[in-house]
Formats: sequence, C-alpha cells, structure tokens
Amino acid sequence: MPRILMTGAAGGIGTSLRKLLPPIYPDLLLSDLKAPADLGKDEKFKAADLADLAQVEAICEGVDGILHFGGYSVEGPWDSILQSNIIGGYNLFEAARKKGVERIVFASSNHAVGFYPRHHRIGTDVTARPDSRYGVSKVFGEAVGALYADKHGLGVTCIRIGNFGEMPLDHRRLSIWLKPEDLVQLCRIGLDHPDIHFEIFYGASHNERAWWDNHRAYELGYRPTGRGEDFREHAMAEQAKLKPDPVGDYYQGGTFCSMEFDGDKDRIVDWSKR
Ligand code: 15L
Repeated sequence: MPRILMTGAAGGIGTSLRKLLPPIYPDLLLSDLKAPADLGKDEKFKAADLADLAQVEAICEGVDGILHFGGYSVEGPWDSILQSNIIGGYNLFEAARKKGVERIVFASSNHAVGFYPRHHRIGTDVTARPDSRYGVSKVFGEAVGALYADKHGLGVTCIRIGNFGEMPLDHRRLSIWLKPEDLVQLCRIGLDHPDIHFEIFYGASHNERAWWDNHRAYELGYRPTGRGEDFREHAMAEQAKLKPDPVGDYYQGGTFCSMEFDGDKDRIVDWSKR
C-alpha cells in the first residue's frame, strides 16, 4: 500500500481532497503549516514549513508519492511567493529526491499561461505566459519538476489547475472549471499510471468552452464527469453582477491579468493578429 503525502492539507483543495482520497489511498499523510481545525482521529498529520528543507525532508520520510498542493495559492507579495512557492517548491522536489519518493503531482495553475487570449486554444507545450508573480512561481515549479524527472528519474505530473470547486463561478470559469472528483482522477494518473515520466495536464473538467487541448490526459485514461455547461445559467447570472474588465475579460487569466496592469491596452487587439 503506497504512502501518499498531501501538502496544503488545510487549504481549499486539500480540505476537499482529504475527504475523497482515503478510500483510494488509505495510508495518507497530511501536511500544512498548521493542522486543519477539524482534523479527524483517523487522519495522520505532520506540520511543516515548506521554506525549511529539513522540515520538508522530515515529512517525505517513507513516502512513495506526493500530492503537492501546498504554498501560496493566489497572487501575493514577492516575498510570500518567494518563500512558499519558489523556495518551498524547490525544497519539495529536493527533499523527495533525497528520500527516494517515486512520484510527485505538482499543483501548477492556469496562471502559468494566463496571458494567452481566450480565443487562442493552447496545448500543454506552449511557451509560458504567466500573468502574475504567482504564475511565475508555477512556471518555476514545472521547470523544477522537469529537471527532477529528467535528471533524477522522479515521475512528475504538473496539473495546470483551472478553477476547482463544486461549480463554475462565472463566465470565465465555464471554460476552466474543475470538479473535485475529476482532480482526483488526474492525481491518480500522476501517482499510479506506469507511463509517467514528466507530464503536464490541464486541470479542467469536460467544459465545452475549454481553451485548452488536454489530449495527453485523455490518452492516459482521464474521463472527466463534470460538465461546465450544466451550470451555465448560474455562472452567467453571477457574471452579470461583475463589472466589465477589458484586460481580464480578454485574457485567459482574468483578474490576475488586469491586477497591477499598466501595460499597453492597444496590444489586446494587436496580439490576436500575430
Ligand atoms: C488559481 O490558480 C487559484 O489558486 C484560485 O484561487 C483561482 O483564482 C483560480 O486560479 C482561477 O483562475 O480561477
């Protein structure tokens, strides 16, 4: 029975996956800076600060596979991103290598490629176009993952998560929604599929308005059960409450693109003609 470590156990995704994973991976070790308030008596937890290599090595002891959801999950000040995602991300891969962990599933994000326009369908092999310091940290994590796969033989899967939750929250999220059970499927492929060396998937359910070519995930057995369009009315009603955002509405990354934006808005039109 493999021992699986899940970092970020107290975060949004971690909280949901704590309930879905135990039937599949009964030997599940949870980690975060602090224990979740509702930690059950059957759950195993070890605290660790990702920015401290010795603490990360301690949680990797005896582990076969890691689901890495820890770190800063939105745009933030550079120092927070640096400690949690850049140093923390490196520490995670390095500790895993030292402790002989075989598989890592890294929670990357759509914000690694958020500056692609919405009308542009992209695969997983496009040049990174991060939309934030957070997005840059996800590009960094994918790069470290590739290095540790190619140089050290770890099996690494990066999931560029769209928007995780019970339903799409607005117009943009109709294209990028990820149902919790579908994320579990992608994690299982990353942890268990025999052909994993280094893979990038988009973390999206079956969304008719998808901007992403996710064929590799399907080749490896992904069969999402969530359909964004089933929640169309709800998402559009929520969208109607939002103010227009010329930059965010044009690019895939939404508000991550428009926050702090002081670039040339005319490029929004020109970019698409290239
Ligand atoms: C993300 O990467 C964030 O973690 C999440 O909070 C959402 O902002 C999501 O992207 C999104 O793009 O909707």
